[in-house]
Amino acid sequence: MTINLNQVEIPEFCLVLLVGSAGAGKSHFARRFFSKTEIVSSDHCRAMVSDDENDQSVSAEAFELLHHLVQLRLKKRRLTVVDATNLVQSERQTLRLMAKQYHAYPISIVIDPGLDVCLQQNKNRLERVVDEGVIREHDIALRKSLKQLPDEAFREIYHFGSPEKIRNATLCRIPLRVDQRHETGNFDIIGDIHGCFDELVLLLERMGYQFPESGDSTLSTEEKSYHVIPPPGRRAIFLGDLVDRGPKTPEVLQLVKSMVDNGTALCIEGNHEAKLLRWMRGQKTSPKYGLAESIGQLEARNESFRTEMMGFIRGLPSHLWLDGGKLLVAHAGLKQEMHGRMSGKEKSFCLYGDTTGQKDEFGWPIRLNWGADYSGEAMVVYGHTPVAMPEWQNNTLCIDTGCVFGGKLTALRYPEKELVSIAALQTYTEPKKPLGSILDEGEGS
Ligand SMILES: [Mn+2]
Repeated sequence: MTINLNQVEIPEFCLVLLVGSAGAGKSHFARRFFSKTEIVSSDHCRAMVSDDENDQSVSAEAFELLHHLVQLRLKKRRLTVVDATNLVQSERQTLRLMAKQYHAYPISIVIDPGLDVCLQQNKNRLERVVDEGVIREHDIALRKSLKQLPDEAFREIYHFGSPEKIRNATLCRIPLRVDQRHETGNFDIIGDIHGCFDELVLLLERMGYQFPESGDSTLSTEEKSYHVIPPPGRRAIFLGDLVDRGPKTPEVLQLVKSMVDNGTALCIEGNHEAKLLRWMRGQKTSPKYGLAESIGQLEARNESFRTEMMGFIRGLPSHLWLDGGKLLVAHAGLKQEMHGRMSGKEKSFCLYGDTTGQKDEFGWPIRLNWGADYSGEAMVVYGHTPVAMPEWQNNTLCIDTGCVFGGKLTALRYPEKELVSIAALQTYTEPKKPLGSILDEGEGS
């Protein structure tokens, strides 16, 4: 999608490619909006290797250095701007693949004041004048690039197609929604609920959350939203898989949504929400693994209830990076290299974890134990794989204790690291393997 607004909105962490001819004013544009250290310039890299930024004979070395700098910066989660012509499709692709490797959004900003302006600005330059023929070639390559760019999987493409548009450009940086480092807690992090509403209410009450209006806290009507008062200075975090298998999926959705709406809880998406959303959108979905129960329960509610819950699920983030980077929550966990970043791979890891792509004798995906190699800065709290007892592994903890399978519903109090559990009132779904070795079949690899 090419956007023709003056206002550029970019994620706080991304890779920006400036695209344009020599003389277009890319470096000037970069300096208006980015710090010196954020800009990686091909001219500067030429100078670094040959003391002459005009020396075209060192282009290969200069780009080797440029690529190296880009990778080092992206690895460190630093916004990076590539100030080069970026008029060759394969060169743009190299940079885009680097963005993908480090889970950064690739953005391109085309600086296109027109051929005449480029020629004029080139003549006025003190430090470096390029041959007019080169600029004419660049202009042809730019027109071609403008046709190619929409098919190149950039997250966004901004095109400043006149000197006036370039002059009036503004730029703002938007934090990624998974970056909630300013949220410091304290938190009560709750594992996979799977429709076990009664146990959820008991768990919240055990931790001092109050349900003042209802008296009978299990009371639920179609329009009612729950009013929950948390203990002072505390909020709940739900790790996803609110739905499926259990008896009261609509009630769980309604309660969690109420708490999120009221600012008393945060919630992330689980693989069962992702699947339920596909069903709600009318996409082809197998009703296995407990989805059939959710469908039955939700069809007993009215259309507006379903629409509201669909909107809620659609808005759930894949993970949350919290408390100055000291805490990370994701449904199936997350490797350090994806913390606070967003990509297809990151989302898939959050929902399904690390799988080998192969299945075990029960036909379920074989999981890799990513926590065994974890050495990141954040404590990672997750669910997804039912365990008999949560066990710390390298500052990661799975707190899905299989309530719907007759286990427990467990919360981790943060930062206290205390566990609070409520035993399941009954076994709602027979586990096919003993807890601790059950692999939540989910959506697989
Ligand atoms: Mn799950």
